[in-house]
Amino acid sequence: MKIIRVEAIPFAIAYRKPLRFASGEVSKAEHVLVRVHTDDGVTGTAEAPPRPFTYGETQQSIIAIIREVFAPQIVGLSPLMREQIRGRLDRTVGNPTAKAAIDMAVWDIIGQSAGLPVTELLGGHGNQMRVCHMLGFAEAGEMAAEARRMHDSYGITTFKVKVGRRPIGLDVAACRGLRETLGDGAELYIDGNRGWSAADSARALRAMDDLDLQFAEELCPADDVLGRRWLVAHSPIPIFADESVPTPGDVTREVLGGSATGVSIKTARTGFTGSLRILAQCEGLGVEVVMGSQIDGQIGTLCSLAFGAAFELTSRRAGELSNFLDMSDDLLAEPLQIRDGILRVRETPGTGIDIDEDKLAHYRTDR
Ligand code: MUC
Ligand code: MG
Repeated sequence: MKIIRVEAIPFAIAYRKPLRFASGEVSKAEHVLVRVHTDDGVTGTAEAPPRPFTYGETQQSIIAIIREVFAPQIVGLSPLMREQIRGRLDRTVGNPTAKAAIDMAVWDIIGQSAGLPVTELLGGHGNQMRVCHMLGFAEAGEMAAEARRMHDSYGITTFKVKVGRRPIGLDVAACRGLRETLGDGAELYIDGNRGWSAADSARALRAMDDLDLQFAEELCPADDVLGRRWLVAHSPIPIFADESVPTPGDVTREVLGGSATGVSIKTARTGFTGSLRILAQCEGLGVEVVMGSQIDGQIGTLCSLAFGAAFELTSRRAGELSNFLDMSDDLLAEPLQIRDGILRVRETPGTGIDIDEDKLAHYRTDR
């Protein structure tokens, strides 16, 4: 079996309400659907979510790099040659979500050809994950109301709270309001998207000391090298790295340099092949992980779930698997359902992505 063609299709689906955070805002899912076709007639599918303020990728840059650089290098290879494919894509620095989408579409082909869910091929630990919901910037009462709605409608009990780049008092009030509304049983953590200095971070963590936060993610920029080390040394809770660890080399630098004590694994940026490496690295270093979200739609969420459910370490914590709830629609023929705070892996071969072609025709923006 050989790869014969790679398609990169732009589509746009509005969010019901924008998600705001320290490094930006998302009001429309302007993603790229990636389809890898083989001469056997099997097609693998994944999506790339451009995050210009995180990685510098745009919808147009993802399409261009796939069509002009990546596709010509992998056409003719067997989808089983994952290491060759990875090596050829990694000649180019950056472009993480474009590379990851190709990698995950290739794994989808392998799963479909083998007649097995990708979760089983990857690790087979389990078939479900607890779901964490991400709360964007809003006034404290609004954030608490959204969390309560997510709890009552979907049984979600874990929340990631966006903080940073706004007066610290607003973030402290939001977290306090969430703890009061949700009670002691809820799991809360914060994500600063590089919006604070190390000193701001320490001050905020002190002000939230009684809120039983599980950990704090990417509070200050990776270039604040010594500031981040100081923060890790002074923080009462683990400090997770997110956008500072897009590659295994970055994980080594952040963790061994003492700038982080946990790692967010995002299949949207490291695919399955790269995420396997990062997971093994974290296990070897004794570092905790969380399955993060690149503000994924349902396609990306299925991929993240397939990986997260496959291993004990990745399914220990709730995964960020609910951003799609904020979208007005999506491309899957059978929409994802979160029940009792849990998302289950599909038992179908591959990653279980079944595209509704009518919806794709409606939302694609290249025709
Ligand atoms: C997150 O965890 O930070 C927001 C920006 C980004 O790169 O990812 C999202 C969520
Ligand atoms: Mg983050």
